[in-house]
Amino acid sequence: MHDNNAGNNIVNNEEINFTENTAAEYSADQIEVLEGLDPVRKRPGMYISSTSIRGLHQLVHEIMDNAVDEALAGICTDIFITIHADNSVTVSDNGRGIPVGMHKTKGVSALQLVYSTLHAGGKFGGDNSGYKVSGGLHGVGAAVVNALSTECIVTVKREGKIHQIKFSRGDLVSPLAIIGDSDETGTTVHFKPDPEVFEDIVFDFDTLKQRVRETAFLTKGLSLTLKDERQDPEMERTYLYKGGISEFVEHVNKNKTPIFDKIFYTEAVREDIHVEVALQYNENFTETTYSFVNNINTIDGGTHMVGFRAALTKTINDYGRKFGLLKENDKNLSGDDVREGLTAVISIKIQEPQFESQTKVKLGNSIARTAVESVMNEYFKYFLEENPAIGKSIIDKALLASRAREAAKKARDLVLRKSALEGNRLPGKLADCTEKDPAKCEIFLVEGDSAGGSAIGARTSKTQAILGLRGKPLNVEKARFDKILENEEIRAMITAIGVGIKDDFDIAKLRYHKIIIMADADVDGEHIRTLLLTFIYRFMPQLIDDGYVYIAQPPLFKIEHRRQIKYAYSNDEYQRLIKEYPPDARPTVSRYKGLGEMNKEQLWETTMDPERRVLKKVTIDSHFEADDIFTRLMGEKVEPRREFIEEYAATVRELDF
Ligand code: 0RA
Repeated sequence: MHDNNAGNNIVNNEEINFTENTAAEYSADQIEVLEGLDPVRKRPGMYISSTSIRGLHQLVHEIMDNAVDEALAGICTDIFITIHADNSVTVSDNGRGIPVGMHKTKGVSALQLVYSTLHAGGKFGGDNSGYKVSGGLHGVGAAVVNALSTECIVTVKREGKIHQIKFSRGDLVSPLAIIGDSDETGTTVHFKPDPEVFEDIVFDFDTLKQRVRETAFLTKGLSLTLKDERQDPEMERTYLYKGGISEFVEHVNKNKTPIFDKIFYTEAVREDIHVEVALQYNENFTETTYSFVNNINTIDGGTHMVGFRAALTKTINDYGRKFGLLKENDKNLSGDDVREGLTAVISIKIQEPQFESQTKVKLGNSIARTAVESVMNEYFKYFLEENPAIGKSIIDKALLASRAREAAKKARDLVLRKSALEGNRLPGKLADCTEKDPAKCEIFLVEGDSAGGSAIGARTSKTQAILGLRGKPLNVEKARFDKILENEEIRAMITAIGVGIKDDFDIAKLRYHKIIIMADADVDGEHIRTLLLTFIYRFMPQLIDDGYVYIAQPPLFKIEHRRQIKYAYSNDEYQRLIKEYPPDARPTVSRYKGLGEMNKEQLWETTMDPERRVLKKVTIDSHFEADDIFTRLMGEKVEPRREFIEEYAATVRELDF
């Protein structure tokens, strides 16, 4: 496919000394003690994202990230992660081993300090003496994991010996001791999440797998193996990408059609920031750019993205002018023009990342903008000049995008003028609610006019709005922007939801804090849900990130016995409920094929009543996985869709995007 390692390749040979080991003088004394672990157990939510399954997985990430930091220091080459049958986890690396020496004044080992205090030491301190790079919980990850585990055993091979220490819920149960000899080095951490803390203690292999693979892409040459001993036969996957983020781009474009084979890749250090960029264009219209800071996915971008975008636009325009591909009376290509069909990965490593908010990740350091911009300006220019055919194909694509954008703008102006003329900006088929506070309002996007009608009859009109949608919604994955805007149902959704789309998106204008997709519980309904989710994901992804999008769950069965009605929302629930009746009972069972089969009372009590309904919240664990799923499932190519369906045929009803 691409050859980013041969001949006139694009990798510059600037010396990379960022990850050089500066921990040589590291000693146990450089770790400062701040406080014990009680606060973590009292308020786990302050230290991990949540105590749900997301927080559970974060424990693995924290321990894994520590081992990856050791790899970034240039020492560790292999990391093994094992999920055991009892849902405990072992993470082991072949790095130098966590220091076991005694701290001069505290009288305990560095290892014990790292695991039992919310310290500000070593790599976490600002004195540059330990690691240069760390993301996550500013280095307190190990202690947090320890505090939230019923059992935590750390084994270190170092200085010819095997050392081991054991904790339970953060308390020392077995002090650091030498348990054997070894001429190897490395750290092994075994922990079992505390069921008193976590709502769910069963790890999901696929979720962990995604993160492990992402980490492998971001750390070229590091081998990460994930093993699941709960499965039979044992499941094991090893991820090792010599090409790093180039292979990441290749992977993202795997089910798209690249417009040229080569992948641009550059790696350089500027302002003490390690910058890596890889990119390639494909025939689609959407942009897929992932940015990372110290291996953390900055889903809201930030300064590094700003620098990247500025340089991309400038370099392409300069190139187009210099080689006459943009004519004198052509306007400059806009940022949107040059990003259509772009797949890019930007990964930087910076000493003290500043994030703008706690929950969402957006980089704030302004120096990162300068660093990425300067690296891109220099090396992407070389790339275009050395590959004129590629340069021309990029300019041609951007020119097409520019023309389509002009056409779309005209179409949109027309739409706006039309709705201005109509006086009422809200679509006619929206049965709006009367409440004005968006936080109290919800909108149901309902499949089919007749179901829309029942929903209008069933709703609480103060807080619940209904938008009935006619026919199958448009597949935005396969349509051009101007065509999408011409679609009446799409326009109705845009105006009703209120936030605008893409660049005009403004979350402050959101009119409902719950956007609920309500479709039949059958395959057709599944298709409609997917089409609507594709639209929301591509045009208003922040609605999903911020947790405003839900899926209504109509029941599959009604079970009636002596005027007592029960509803079952899945086949399993049906089996369970039916067994609860005495053997001689003969309950009447009806299977609902669609929303239309319920009368308005039934629709209300099973699916719409906030007190009784069960909504599924739509969440995205990994944008990179979500993009892949939408591309495969909804995109132009047939083969990836077939593979997807085969892969998920058994589980597709359980899919969470
Ligand atoms: C600080 C200093 C040194 C190693 C480590 C931390 C270290 C931490 C972790 C966490 C997981 N695996 C790890 N491996 C190593 C090196 C001290 C020295 O030998 O000079």
